[in-house]
Amino acid sequence: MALAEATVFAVIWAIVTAIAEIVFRRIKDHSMYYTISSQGHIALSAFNFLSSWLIPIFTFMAVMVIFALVRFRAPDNTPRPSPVQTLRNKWYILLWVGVSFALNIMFWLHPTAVDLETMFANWKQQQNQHPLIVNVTARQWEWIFSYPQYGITQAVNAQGLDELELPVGRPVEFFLRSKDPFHSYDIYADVIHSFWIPAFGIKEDVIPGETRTEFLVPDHVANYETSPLVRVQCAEVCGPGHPYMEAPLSIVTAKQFSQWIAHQKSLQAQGA
Ligand SMILES: [Cu+2]
Repeated sequence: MALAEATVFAVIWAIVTAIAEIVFRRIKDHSMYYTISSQGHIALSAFNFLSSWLIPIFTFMAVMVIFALVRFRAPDNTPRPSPVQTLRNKWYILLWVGVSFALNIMFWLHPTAVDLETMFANWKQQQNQHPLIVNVTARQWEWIFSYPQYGITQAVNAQGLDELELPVGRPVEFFLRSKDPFHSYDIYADVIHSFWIPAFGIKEDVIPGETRTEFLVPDHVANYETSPLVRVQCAEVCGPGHPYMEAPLSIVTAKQFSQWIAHQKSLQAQGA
């Protein structure tokens, strides 16, 4: 490619990249990216960082394909051999491999390794700050939430449906298990589910026979009415009831949370 052609390509690439970056920044502020947890903010900034770097790489490939189609087309369907045939270009290969290598090393260091370290450091630090413990049981097809620190075995709303309620600003540790306490002969006869709270930016598979944990701090008062992303949703196909395996989530003030706990206790006493 002559220098003039390379310049034309570079200008088109720069324009397309600038437009794509602007569009991406618009989409980023969309309500789809509603994030209200400590872990979620780390994950979202990693996603934004990766995307803004991947946009120029993607547009390079896309513009190159279209540019080559237009520039080297044969309108009358007769192939025209190029005057210069180049088998390989050492500098181009070196640059290509070098840039790919450098980008991969950078993405591995930042955000992957750095952000994971931050997440685990937060977890360690806040584990000493009296986290709220929530036992999450996944079964076909229901989420059951119990609060062992308050003696609540199954939190339900006014309609008797499972619900998860959390106080804002307090660290929460979820213990995730897949088992069916209502199964007649084997409570462990259940399948893999996945604990997903879109607004928290977390998702973790729940495996029969294993106990897994998730840790985060909710940082906004919100509920299912604020945004449909504020809910627990199963994210692993687990049978015909899978799409409906969801539960509303409410994040409330500390005062509202203690009232809710008292209400749950009285409901439980009535049930017993
Ligand atoms: Cu499922």
